[in-house]
Amino acid sequence: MIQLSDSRLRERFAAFLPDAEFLGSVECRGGHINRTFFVDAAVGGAMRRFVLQCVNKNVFRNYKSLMENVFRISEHLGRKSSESRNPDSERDHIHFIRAADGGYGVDGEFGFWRLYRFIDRAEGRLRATSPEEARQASAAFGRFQWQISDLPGPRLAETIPAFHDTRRRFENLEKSAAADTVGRLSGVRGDLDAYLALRPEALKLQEAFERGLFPERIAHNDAKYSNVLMDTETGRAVSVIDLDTCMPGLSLHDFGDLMRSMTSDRPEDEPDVATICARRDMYDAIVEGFLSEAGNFLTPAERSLLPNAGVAITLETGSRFLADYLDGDRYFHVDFPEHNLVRARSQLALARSMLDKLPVA
Ligand code: GN1
Ligand code: MG
Repeated sequence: MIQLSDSRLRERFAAFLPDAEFLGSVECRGGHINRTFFVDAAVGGAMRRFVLQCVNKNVFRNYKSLMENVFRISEHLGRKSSESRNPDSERDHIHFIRAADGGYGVDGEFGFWRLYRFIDRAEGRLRATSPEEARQASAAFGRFQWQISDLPGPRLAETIPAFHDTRRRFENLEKSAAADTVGRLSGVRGDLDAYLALRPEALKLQEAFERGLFPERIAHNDAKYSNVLMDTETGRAVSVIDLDTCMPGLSLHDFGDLMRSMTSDRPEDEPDVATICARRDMYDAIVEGFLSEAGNFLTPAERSLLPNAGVAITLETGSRFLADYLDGDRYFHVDFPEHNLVRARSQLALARSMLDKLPVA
């Protein structure tokens, strides 16, 4: 990964707040796609923390539309927050800051730079440890969907076309295997066969949508647990973050990612697959939280497919990890050579456990 010096970050930051004094920065590791830095600065004498982020232009080729989407959503959430007089309006959504020239950010050689306010006294956690935490996080995503369901203006841009086109993801996996560009196929034939055998389970959600059983909505599309900030003192969900994949999609894709990230207590890259288990109490809490906020608009068909959504998204995500492994790790950041394979295997184990332990239709 390219080193980004403090002086470069200082320069980027100054493009947004030229009068603020840059005091220092620290990189936040965790995302698989973008680079993220916390920046401390003095603004008019007050200490403030910001998030300076470099959007990966290889992944988000359509980053201009992405920024348009993100600003529209953030401003809409801001209006909702003030209408409802939420006392926590400073923290209940991401406040983006325009560049000094009025634009959404700064186009740089490594990516597109943008800035938003750091949300205080809250943290993104990697794993949910109790049903109450799961219920909180799931309710936050249900509320988020409800709040953006009346976003005015044209349909949001599809910033990554066919992002949750599960059928296409499986076809891409087959293409990566057929091409075998880095010679890794022989080591993963068993994994590949296991994924392809589960394709019918993965496609059930998409097929129901294609039969017209429920409508397209605006979805977050990356609704994993770590993308909702939890209050460090009360443990309550504060704000949904990472709006980059917000675009037209299925409500259940978000529900599926909540299941993927919270039903097991093991990380996404757990190497010991025998420890991976979909917990029923966590699933029940995820359902309860989501329906407490989204229950008023979900159709009966969507409700009946809730558990299938977890299976679909877990297999879809796993198939992407496996395809990227076969492609030579060109998409997801990896920390070691087999990282994508480890992720693919853990997702497979999780999907199997969901099929075994949860009330999948
Ligand atoms: C990527 O970068 P991050 O962690 O927010 C990916 C998601 C995957 C996720 C798996 C744009 O998200 O689709 O579910 O990794 N985002 C993109 O952890 O591909
Ligand atoms: Mg993301």
